[in-house]
Amino acid sequence: MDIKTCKECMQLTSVEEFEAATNRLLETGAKVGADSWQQRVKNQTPHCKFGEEGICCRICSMGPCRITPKAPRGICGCDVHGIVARNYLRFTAGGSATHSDHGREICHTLYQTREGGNYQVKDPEKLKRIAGEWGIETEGKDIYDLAHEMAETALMEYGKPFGVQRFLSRAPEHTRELWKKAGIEPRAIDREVSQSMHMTHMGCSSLPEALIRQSLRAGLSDGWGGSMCGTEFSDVLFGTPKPIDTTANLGVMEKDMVNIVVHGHDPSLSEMIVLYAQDPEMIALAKSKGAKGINICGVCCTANEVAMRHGIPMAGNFLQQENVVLTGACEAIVVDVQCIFPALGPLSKCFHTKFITTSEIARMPDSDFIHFNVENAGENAKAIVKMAVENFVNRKPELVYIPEMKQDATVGYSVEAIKKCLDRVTNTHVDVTGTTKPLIECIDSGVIRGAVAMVGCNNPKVRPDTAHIELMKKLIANDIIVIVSGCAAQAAAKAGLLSKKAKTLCGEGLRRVCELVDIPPVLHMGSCVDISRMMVLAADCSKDSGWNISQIPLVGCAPEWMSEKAVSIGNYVVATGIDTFLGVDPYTKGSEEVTALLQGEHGVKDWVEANYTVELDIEKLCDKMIQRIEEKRVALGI
Ligand code: MSK
Repeated sequence: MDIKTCKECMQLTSVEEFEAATNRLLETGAKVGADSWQQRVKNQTPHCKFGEEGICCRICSMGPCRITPKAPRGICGCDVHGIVARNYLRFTAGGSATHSDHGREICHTLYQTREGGNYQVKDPEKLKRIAGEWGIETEGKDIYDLAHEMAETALMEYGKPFGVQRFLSRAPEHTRELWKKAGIEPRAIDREVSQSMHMTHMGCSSLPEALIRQSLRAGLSDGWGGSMCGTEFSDVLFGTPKPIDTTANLGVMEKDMVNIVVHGHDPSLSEMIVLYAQDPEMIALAKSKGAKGINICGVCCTANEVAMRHGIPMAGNFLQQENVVLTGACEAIVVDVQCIFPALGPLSKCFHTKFITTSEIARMPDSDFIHFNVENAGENAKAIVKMAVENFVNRKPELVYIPEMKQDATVGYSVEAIKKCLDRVTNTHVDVTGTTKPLIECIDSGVIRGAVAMVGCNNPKVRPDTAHIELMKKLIANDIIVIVSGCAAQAAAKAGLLSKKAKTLCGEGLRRVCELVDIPPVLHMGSCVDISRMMVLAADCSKDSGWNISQIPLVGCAPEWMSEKAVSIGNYVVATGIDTFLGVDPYTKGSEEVTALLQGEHGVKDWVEANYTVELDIEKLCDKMIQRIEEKRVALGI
């Protein structure tokens, strides 16, 4: 196999340039006595070896118990394998609960929609389509009556006493049979989280196989349950994404404007902030304070949400959240839930920035709390925008430095949008529109070798963004199309890889496809809940090709992951039949048995036809992914 390296023909922004900008911002931070994650990493290193290996148990108060050669069992007698597997399941349950609760909030928002209200149905066709899938009558129904009925039905998915998740019907038959046979079909979403906590309570499961099976099931209840509800009903509420141009990196902040940064995950908040920032009354107020206008930009997954529906610029990803404050030009950072550094509180106090928390789920010291809910959404969004605008006069010009780094990006490739793009290139062999068949044709013929779904966060254990960017460059140079979401997507955007111009970095086959279909080689599919879109795409590719999901030359990758949600995601991606490659260890190396179950040939692979590879060397991680894709091609005889 001849693995190519990327020929740099377009001007990408390099990680070195990101770092130089960060260093300059940290100088400002030092002047005002600000703390930074870079410093806190130093304070926390080296990390606890027991924690890193997953061999510390503090599930009851007899311990904490730590496993060593001299003390091979905890006080209750649990061995290292049981302890590691229990910790792994608890990690998964945390992630599944978090994503799914986000989905639940979206369902509640859907329940509150009304004609002319704060929230309305923007994609009625999608709502009807899902209703059809769920066997709910749509004929002659008022769209808001249907929205309320669907919201209630979706909310029941969280706690229904019997049956499995409704969205499982989207999976190919073969996948569903595997889930059934393995005993991992997810039932009610809350039940899987709850059962995971029960199984890991003192005196319950210590059998690794049972704990890993439940990890897959809890993951599936997220990916094919809670996250899928979050994605699908966000589309119904705020519109299904379609390709839209935007810009990315810290240079999207504007020196002469009021900068409001939205950060977190739930579009119910950010959509309202975007709306009220366009209010002529607010713009006039900004001008009266000496600003040229109001500039909204995003961080983390909220950035993905507002970019793909409104073209709002993306200031940065997870490890850049402190940087937006360090520019000295951030009037307010407005957050909802997940991935928000508590550090933003004390940091904002070193500048004029208002740190505004809005959810009872994410309360933090040193913040202004404005409780945001569906009933008061408009009123409170206006209050938040006003607070930011009025804060413009408090800016200290001597502290303002906005790095001049900005790249063009095209974002918003939902499954629906991808199919629409593919319709443009339907050829004589493929005469059906609205399918993935043209993509399958390209893979089948070898014009594209395969696909990588790259997702996840940043993690200081990996030089930030390097793994994402280097992997993407090498993959596209080898004619492998990349689909991205979450903070991986923003790494791509910041570097310039979501620009259509990035086709010049591709191998010949992928470049031709990008030209024909008019797409970038790295396709933005949304935020971290939107990895459910990738599952739907994989399921559709399987149905359209006749290949099982595990046979498709497709792998998943999270090279810089850090959160519990990422572990839940990994479990549902693997359980869906997609081999998954991690660049950070999931605290399991303390148990050979658990490692073998997750990464070996006879654990999860026997149940769901896919497994994990953990490889901390990024070069090797890339080569292993390419090798796996090529092996799948050989197995298919293509
Ligand atoms: S925000 S979970 S750091 S992708 Fe979804 Fe980014 Fe990871 Fe949070």
